[in-house]
Amino acid sequence: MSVKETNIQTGEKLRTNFTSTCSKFTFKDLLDLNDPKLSYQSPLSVISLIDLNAFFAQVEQLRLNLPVEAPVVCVQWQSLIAVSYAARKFGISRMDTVQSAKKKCPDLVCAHAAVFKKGESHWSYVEGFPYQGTHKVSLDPYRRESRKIIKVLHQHCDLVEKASVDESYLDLGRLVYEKITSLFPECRNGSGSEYLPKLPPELPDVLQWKGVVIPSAVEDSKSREDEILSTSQRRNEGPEINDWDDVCMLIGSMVILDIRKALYDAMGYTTSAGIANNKLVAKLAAGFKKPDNQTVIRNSSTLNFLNNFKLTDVTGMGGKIGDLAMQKLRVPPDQNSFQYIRENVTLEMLEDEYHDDLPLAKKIFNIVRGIHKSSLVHREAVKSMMSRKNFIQKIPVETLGDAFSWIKVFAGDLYNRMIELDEENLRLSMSQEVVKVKGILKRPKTIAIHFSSYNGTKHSKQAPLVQFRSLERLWEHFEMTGTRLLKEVLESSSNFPALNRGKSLKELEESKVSAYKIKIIPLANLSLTISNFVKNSDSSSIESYAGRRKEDKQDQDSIKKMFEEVNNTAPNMEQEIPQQINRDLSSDDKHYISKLFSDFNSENIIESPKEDKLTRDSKRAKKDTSKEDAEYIKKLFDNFNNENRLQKPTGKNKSKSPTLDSTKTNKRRIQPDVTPKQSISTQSKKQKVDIFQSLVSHKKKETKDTSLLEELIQNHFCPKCNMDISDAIEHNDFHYALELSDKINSST
Ligand code: DCP
Ligand code: CA
Repeated sequence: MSVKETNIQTGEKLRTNFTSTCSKFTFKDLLDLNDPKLSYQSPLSVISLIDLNAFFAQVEQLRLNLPVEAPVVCVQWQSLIAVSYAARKFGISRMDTVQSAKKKCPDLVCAHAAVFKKGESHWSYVEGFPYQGTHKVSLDPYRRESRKIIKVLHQHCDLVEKASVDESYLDLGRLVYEKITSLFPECRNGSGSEYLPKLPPELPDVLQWKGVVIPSAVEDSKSREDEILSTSQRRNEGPEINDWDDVCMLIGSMVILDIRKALYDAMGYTTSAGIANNKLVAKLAAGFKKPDNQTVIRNSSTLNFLNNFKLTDVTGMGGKIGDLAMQKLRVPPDQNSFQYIRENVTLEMLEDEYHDDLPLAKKIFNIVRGIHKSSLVHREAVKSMMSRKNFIQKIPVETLGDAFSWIKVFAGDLYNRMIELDEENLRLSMSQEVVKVKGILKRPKTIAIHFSSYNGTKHSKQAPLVQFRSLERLWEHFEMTGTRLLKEVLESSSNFPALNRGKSLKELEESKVSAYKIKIIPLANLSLTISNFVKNSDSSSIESYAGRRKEDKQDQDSIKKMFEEVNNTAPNMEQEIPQQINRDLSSDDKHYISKLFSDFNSENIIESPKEDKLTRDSKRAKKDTSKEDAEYIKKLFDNFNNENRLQKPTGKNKSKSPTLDSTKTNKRRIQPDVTPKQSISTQSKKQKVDIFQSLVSHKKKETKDTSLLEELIQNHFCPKCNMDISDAIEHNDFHYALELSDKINSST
C-alpha cells in the first residue's frame, strides 16, 4: 500500500474464524510482546523490515529537488549504482553504463555521487562528472540520510536495528501490545500460561489489513475453487483471521503503514516493507512488492510464501554456505529448496551433515520452516574499516605529496564512518534494557597503510593508535600516523635515493624540499585501514588519562611529547597548495560563513511559511535546538568570521609562492551542500575552529559533568537517571555518548 494514499479506509468489520474454544496462545505470549527482551521470541511477535526504494537515487532526486517521475540514476564514474523506479520503466538497470542508459532514456538525470578531491578531507558534489584520477567517491551523504531516517523510525518505534544503509528492522511488540489491549480489554488480565480468550466473531472496524496479505495454502486452494465459480457465487473472503497471531499481524500492518507514511511526510522517502513473525521472513517479504508497498505474512501463510524463494536467498545463506548446503543436503536443482529440505531432511540428518556445526544444522532446520528467530540488537561487531583508491596510470601518484594528499582523503572518509559507528552504538545502547550492550564507543587500536606499485609489489605497515574519545583528535591521528607510516615504508625502499638524486628522505626534509618534489615509486593503489576495535572506556582514553594524572608532570610531558611527535610528521606540502587555492577560493569566507549561519538559523529557529512541504517536513524531523545553543553557535560563527578576517599568515602557513595572495592560505572551499560542522572542519589544522569540541565543552560547563564518573564510582547511583547502576565506567560512557549524539544531532 502506497504511503501517498490519503484515504482513511475504515471498511466493514472483519469477520474472524470464531470458534467456541479459547486461543492456542497464552497471556504470557501476549505479555512478552511488551518486553523488548522477549518480544522477538513470542509466537505473537511482529517484526518488520523497511527498505528504501532505489535509495541512492531517491537521495539524489530529493537533493536536486526533482519530481518523483524524473528518471534519476545515481552514478559512480560510468556505472549506475542506483536506478529510480521512474528510470526502471525505460528498462534501465544497474547493469547499464551511463552511455547505454542514456540511449534508453535520453532525458535521464545522471546524478554523480559526492566525491573527495585529492588533497581534501571533505567531500562535495561537483558539477558534471568528476574525474576518477583526481577524485574518490564518498558515500557519506547516503549514510547521513540513513541516520536521519533511522531517527525518524526511532521516533515511532522503540526497537530499531539498522540492517544496512537503507534497511532497518523494527520490533513492533510494544505498539501491537498497546493497541490490542486497548481494543480488547479481555486480553489485559490473566497471568502465567493461561490461554487467551477466544477471538470475537468480528473485529472493530478500525482494524483493517494494510498492504498485500499473502494467502495461505488453504486460502490459495479456496480461491482456485472460486475461480471456476460465477462472480455472484464467489465467497470473496479476505485473509483469514483464525487466532490472535493474525490480529497482531493485522495491527502490525497498520502500524507499519503509519510509520512509512511518517517517514514520507518527514523526509519524502518511499519505502517497501515486510511484516512477519521474524526477521528472516520479514526481510524476504520486504522485497516482494516494490516500490512503495508492504507485504504481510501471517504465520499460517509462511510456508506458502517461502515457496517463492531459494534457501540461498536468505541472509547469511548465500555464497559458499548456501552452495555447500545444497550439495550436502542433495537438493535437486529443479526442486524448491525450502520445501525439499523441509519434507526430506530431518533434524538428525542435518546434524549428521553438520556434526562440526550443530547450531547451523538447527538454524537450517528452522529457516526452512520460517521459524528461525533472532533478536534485533545482535550486530556483527565492526572488525575494520578501510578507505582505498585504485589509481589510474594517466594521473600517476608518483610524489610523496600526491600520496599524502590521498591519505588526507582517507582520513576524512574514516572519520565520517567513525561518526556513524558512534551513533549506531549509541542507539543500541539506548535499548540497554533489551540486552546489555557492552561498550558504547568503539575505537580502533591499529592503523595500517597498504599500497602496491605497478609491478605488483605490495607494501604495508601498521602502527598502534592512541585511544582518543574525540573523533576530531582521532581524525588528526589517522592522518598523521598514516602519513608517517607511508613515509617510513617509502623511505626504507631501496630505490628511494635513486629516484631523488641520491638523497635520503631525511636529507630532503631537512632542506625543506616540498613533498610534491620528492619522488616515490608510482603507486597503483593506496589504502588506510583501521582495525582492532575495542571498547573505549574512561580508563583507556588518552584524554581522561591526561586529566586524571594532572599532578604527574612526567606523564604530562610524555603525552605532550607524543603529540609533538605525531604533529611533527606534518609534511611540507606548501608549494602544491597555491593551485588548489586559486581554484577553490572563489568567494569570500565571510559570505560563506554567513550563509552557513543563516542556513543554521532557518533550519533551527525560523520556519518560513514559503517553504515547500518537503523542506518544512524534513526540518520538523530534525531535533529542536534550544535557543541558547543557537545563540552560542552564532557566537562561534561570529568568532570564526572575525578570526578569519583578521588572520595574518603565520610563518609556517605563509606561501612561498610569490603569485599567491597571502590572505588565502586557508584551504576551505565553497561547498553549499555540506553542513557547518563538516565545512568548518576542512580548514587547515592550525586555523581549525572546532565548533564540535567547543559545543562539547560548552555543554560540559553547563551541566558540570566532569565529576559524574567520580559520583558514579562512589555512590553507584546516577543522579541524572535517578537509578542505581552497577558499572560506573560503562554508565559514564553512556552519558558521554548521549551527549556526543546530541552534538552530532544538532550539527547534522
Ligand atoms: N548499492 C551500491 N552498489 C550495489 C548495490 C547497492 O552502491 N551493488 C547502493 C545503492 C543502493 C543502495 O546501496 O541505492 C541500497 O541497495 P539496494 O540493494 O537496497 O537497492 P536500491 O535501494 O537501489 O533498490 P531497491 O528499491 O530495489 O531496494
Ligand atoms: Ca533498497
